[in-house]
Amino acid sequence: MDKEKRDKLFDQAKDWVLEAGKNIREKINDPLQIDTKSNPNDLVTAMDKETEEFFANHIKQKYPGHSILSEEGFGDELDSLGGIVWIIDPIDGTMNFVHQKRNFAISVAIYEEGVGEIGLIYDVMADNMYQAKRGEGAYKNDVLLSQMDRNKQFEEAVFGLNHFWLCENRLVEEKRMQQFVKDIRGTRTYGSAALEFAFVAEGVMDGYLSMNLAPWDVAAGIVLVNETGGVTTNIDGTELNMLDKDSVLTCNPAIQDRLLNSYIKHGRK
Ligand code: 2AM
Ligand code: CA
Ligand code: CA
Ligand code: CA
Repeated sequence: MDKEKRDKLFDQAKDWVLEAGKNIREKINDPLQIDTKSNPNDLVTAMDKETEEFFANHIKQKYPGHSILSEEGFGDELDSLGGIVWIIDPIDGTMNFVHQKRNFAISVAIYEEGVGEIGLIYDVMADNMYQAKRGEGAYKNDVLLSQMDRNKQFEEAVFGLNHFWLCENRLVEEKRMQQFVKDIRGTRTYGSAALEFAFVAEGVMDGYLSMNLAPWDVAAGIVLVNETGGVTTNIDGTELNMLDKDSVLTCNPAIQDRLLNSYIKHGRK
């Protein structure tokens, strides 16, 4: 994608994200209409759907040739990332939206032929826009984010982890995760994969590890993390499947090898 096209798309996508965020803020104290999806803790609200529909309607009207990959059903059924694809999570961190009324984000990415060109992660209540264009660095609002420290010490790393690592899992049964959290400096759980990616890009965490994330959880975050020198793979250390759920490790490259080889892969059955 040439720069002029990317700049125009970025400006439009950002305007829509800001407008959608403002709408959510204005209605944050309205009564919630909550449904569940795959299990009683898998929540979706009318606001998730309203926000996704807002994006889908605008995109289909202004860019009829573009495709949409999104969580709540207003997008397209895609079997490839060919052409220009908007990858959208209207509210990432729905449980936070419901229980905390904060710590959730709108995540919008634009990919062309499978390459991430634009990433926007908007922390709606904090009014922080994490934004990146491929090749032009990542920003938090108007501040350019630093490149990751290539000499980061493993023992000083702070990692985003979630409840998966307290549940039945080979890496837990073999005490690998327990050893990992003892060997690093600390862990954090924010409950929004998109925000955790943004925090890795910002350098306030050195990595984030999760099972079972969908493309819309990670697409914008990958663009941001790429722009600050980070790396994103699945937990096998191979390329993420951007059309289906996958495990995800995004981190400072100084940390990646040791985490994959000493804790995750070693002894794999
Ligand atoms: P969501 O809020 O958009 O559903 C929480 O650890 C993170 O995992 C959030 O980014 C959340 O996205 C995502 N996630 C994906 N599938 C989930 C599920 N079935 N239940 C809870 N969180 C899920
Ligand atoms: Ca969800
Ligand atoms: Ca999500
Ligand atoms: Ca969501």
